[in-house]
Amino acid sequence: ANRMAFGIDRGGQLWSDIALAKCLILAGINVGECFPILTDYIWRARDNGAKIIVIDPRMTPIARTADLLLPVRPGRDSALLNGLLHVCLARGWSDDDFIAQHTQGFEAVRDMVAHYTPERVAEITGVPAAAIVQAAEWWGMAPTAMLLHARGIEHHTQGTENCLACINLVLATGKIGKPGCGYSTITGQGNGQGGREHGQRCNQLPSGRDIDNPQHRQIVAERWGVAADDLPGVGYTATEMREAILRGEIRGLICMCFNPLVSLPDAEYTRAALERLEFLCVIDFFMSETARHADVILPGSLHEEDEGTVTTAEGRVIRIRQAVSPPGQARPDWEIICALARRLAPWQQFPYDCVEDIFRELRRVSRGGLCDYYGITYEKIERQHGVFWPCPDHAHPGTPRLFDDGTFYHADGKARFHAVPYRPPAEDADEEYPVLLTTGRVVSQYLSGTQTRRIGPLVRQYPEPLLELHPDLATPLALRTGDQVHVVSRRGAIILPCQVVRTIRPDTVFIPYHWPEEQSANLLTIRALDPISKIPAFKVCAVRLEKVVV
Ligand SMILES: Nc1nc2c(c(=O)[nH]1)N[C@H]1C(S)=C(S)[C@@H](COP(=O)(O)OP(=O)(O)OC[C@H]3O[C@@H](n4cnc5c(=O)[nH]c(N)nc54)[C@H](O)[C@@H]3O)O[C@H]1N2
Ligand SMILES: Nc1nc2c(c(=O)[nH]1)N[C@H]1C(S)=C(S)[C@@H](COP(=O)(O)OP(=O)(O)OC[C@H]3O[C@@H](n4cnc5c(=O)[nH]c(N)nc54)[C@H](O)[C@@H]3O)O[C@H]1N2
Ligand SMILES: [Mo]
Repeated sequence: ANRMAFGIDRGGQLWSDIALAKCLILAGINVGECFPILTDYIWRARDNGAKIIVIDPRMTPIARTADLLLPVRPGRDSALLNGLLHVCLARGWSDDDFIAQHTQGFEAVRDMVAHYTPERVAEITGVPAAAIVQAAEWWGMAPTAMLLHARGIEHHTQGTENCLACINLVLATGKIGKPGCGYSTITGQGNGQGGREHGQRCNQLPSGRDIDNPQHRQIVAERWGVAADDLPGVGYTATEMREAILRGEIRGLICMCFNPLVSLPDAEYTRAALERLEFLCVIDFFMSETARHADVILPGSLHEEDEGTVTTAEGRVIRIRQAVSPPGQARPDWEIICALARRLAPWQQFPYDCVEDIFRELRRVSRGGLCDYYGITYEKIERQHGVFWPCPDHAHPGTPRLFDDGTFYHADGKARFHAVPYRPPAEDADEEYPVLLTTGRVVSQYLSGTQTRRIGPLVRQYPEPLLELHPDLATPLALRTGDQVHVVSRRGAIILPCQVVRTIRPDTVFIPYHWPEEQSANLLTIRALDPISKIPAFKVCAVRLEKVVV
């Protein structure tokens, strides 16, 4: 969505701008549990008089201190955001000068959102029309405003569209590229932003270049000293690899920093794929569930045992330093990758003696690309407390606030609107599976849980997954907190204790996904992908609940 709308994929904006915003929309982001540090920025905005609006099917901790919660039915965010824009346009809260000077494609969006009246949107999303109007009023009338989101609106077959709908709202009201304004997707993992700039994506070359663009291939090949024809083409995303494995097309796999058996949707399907592989190598510091399927395990390094740079959720490149050495025969990840590469490729291409050598190469190859790191050095990172990319040359201080003068990264300098009519989720509630399941996180556990399921106090805080459900859903099923529930989807079934809470929509249940095997939420989730980003629909599928009678 960022690439389509802005011509550049830096999801993050300067967090110090948050405190200057007079209105904040937090869409599908559990700030308090997943980004505790961000809470402070949001409360600073609140202390400055900002209105805080949360869009979430659950009343998360940040929502309890917000001004307004829009409790959206999972999978309906594009309709809701189109509704907010509808009200803003109807009331004349658009920034027509900004639209005319700095954007393209507004007319199609204007015509599309004309159909999203608050009443119609209320019907689709389950959010009261009056709340939609109130949110639009605060956003539209605020002199400055920011919209932040995370996986709650992204983990959908319409993930890209949901983000584009957010961007449409931000662009149409001119709330971008000036102090206290902006749009950010808050990336999740330590280097979630940096990885996606320099090659973690399977359709990409370093610096946000496209692997299927002949010019981009030529530039990178020259800088690497290889022939452009030797570079591979577009690969498979992590989720699509399973299909390719089961077709027999992929026979060997190296998994690094990845525990797909727990983290990918439809876990039985993942297991089948892992079993089908002829060779699996896992590089991890713990025996993950996936590593148990491996032929070879290479002991890699923890963040604290390695060094280098990461690019934060703000888009700021910072340094991390080694605190301790990897124990025993474990080695820093970069050494393992280089050692493997030197056996598989001409060794001249992996001549690095240290991590900074790799960073120098990254800078050189990124030069002139979208994610230009050329002007970033370890020394500058040190001096400036991090450097925001793009930073094209040595004299350049970096780019803390993107689009500062209304200039975007498409060739004509203009941002693009995209009309995104609402589409229903891949799987919706029906008679057989009448309840919507959404999945995500709890504060005491981290991702696939390999790290946090080993830490006593964290385990005691939240020892096993609980099914969150509303009293209106629990009562007819005679369910009380602590009762065991059989949760069944078209993919699988799990049994877990329930927790009856008033902080979730009555048509929706929530399960955290940090546990493996028979407690894995991903036994239930659906293998449906967003057609553009290929992100899985972790946030919505249909289930049926039955009380387990003992
Ligand atoms: N403690 C802790 N912190 C973490 C992590 C962790 O595992 N544990 N993981 C890190 C990582 S990698 C990531 S990606 C981030 C994730 O951070 P978040 O995206 O904030 O976390 P999630 O729990 O995945 O989902 C966020 C919210 O989306 C809501 N939601 C569900 N369905 C919908 C929907 O259809 N629409 C809307 N609007 N909201 C919906 C959920 O109720 C939930 O409150 O957290 C990072 N921080
Ligand atoms: N149902 C459902 N499923 C989800 C989600 C959801 O909300 N709901 N969220 C999704 C999201 S946003 C994410 S990010 C994924 C995460 O999914 P994964 O990336 O698969 O899970 P992690 O637990 O982060 O890490 C995988 C492995 O990497 C290892 N590891 C961690 N750091 C390092 C390191 O520095 N070096 C090496 N060599 N190994 C390391 C860990 O021990 C672990 O075994 O899960 C996704 N899956
Ligand atoms: Mo994530």
